[in-house]
Amino acid sequence: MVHNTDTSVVTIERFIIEQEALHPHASGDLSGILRDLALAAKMIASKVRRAGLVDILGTAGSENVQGEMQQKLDLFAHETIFKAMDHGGRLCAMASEEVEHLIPIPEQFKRGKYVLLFDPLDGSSNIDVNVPVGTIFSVVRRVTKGDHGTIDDMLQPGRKQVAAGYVVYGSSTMFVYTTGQGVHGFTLDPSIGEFLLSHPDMKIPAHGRYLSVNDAYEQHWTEPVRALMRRYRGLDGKRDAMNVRYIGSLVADFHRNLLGGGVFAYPVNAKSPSGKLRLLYECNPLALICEQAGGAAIDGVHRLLDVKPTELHQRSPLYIGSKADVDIALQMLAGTTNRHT
Ligand code: P6P
Repeated sequence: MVHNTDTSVVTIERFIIEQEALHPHASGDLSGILRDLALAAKMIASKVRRAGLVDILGTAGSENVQGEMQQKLDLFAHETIFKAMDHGGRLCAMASEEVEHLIPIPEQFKRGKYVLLFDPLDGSSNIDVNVPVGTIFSVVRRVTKGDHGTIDDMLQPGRKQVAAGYVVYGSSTMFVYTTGQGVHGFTLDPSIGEFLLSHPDMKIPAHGRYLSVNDAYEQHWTEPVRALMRRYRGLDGKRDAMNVRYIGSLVADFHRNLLGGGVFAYPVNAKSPSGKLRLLYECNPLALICEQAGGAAIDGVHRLLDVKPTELHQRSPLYIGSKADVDIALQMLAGTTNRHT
């Protein structure tokens, strides 16, 4: 019988501490942020996993359970992250997809040198049909002085991120993040409530197997985008055809492509003339992860991490995944009017 020779069990807490030790001058603040985010992820996972039980639990007549379980899950996820992060003294401000304006750190808590931007539960409309959903987060260092953080601390290009990651609530719950030293994936073992290192140093295959795009918008794409999709599908004979896989949940689509290779594309269209996905807390964190894993991410014209944001919730077109495939997009789209005319 062959015994598993690799018996090392590495929790995310231990991994974060070991990574911090690589930076002798580290204050430990970023480590603390990541640990608190992992805790929030476990709490959200616990609730998301039971989302389908609202009716059953509700018939128990328990107002609290029914009330609690019927609270919109994305608002629950937002509150969970806010309460996990507001008192650690490491942040000077937060921003959430669920809140229009910058979220200050409550007066009673110490402010810190980082800013957290997050999408608490992306794709939450998929929960009702039991499709994987995700949490996405981005951490930048403040650039302003003074007590509270400001919008200027948030409107930084994605290359300034000091950490970025996502949680995918799928067949298992995974926490995937980077601090600029590669991409590492942790799988939640619900029997012990620990995220365990399952995917060290993740790398995206150079050539993709999967194309993730919603071609219901094909009539609204520009001609160069349509030509690009024909290329990805092997219809112009210049590339082998990619398998189309589109879940309609960004984190799930991105995660599959990160592991199997592929490109996720959300071009501009009539409904979303600037693209649909949010630059600061959806596109940028995934772009940093993708580049750290050897992939690429563009908005159709520019490297995404170089785009200078102007608004907190601004949207962006997104082409992200295997570098060879994203490079094709850049060749075929750059110089074209990538904005919907
Ligand atoms: P469409 C989910 O609503 C979401 O924000 C992303 O998770 C997903 O990739 C995208 O929208 C799907 O958009 O227009 O294809 O339904």
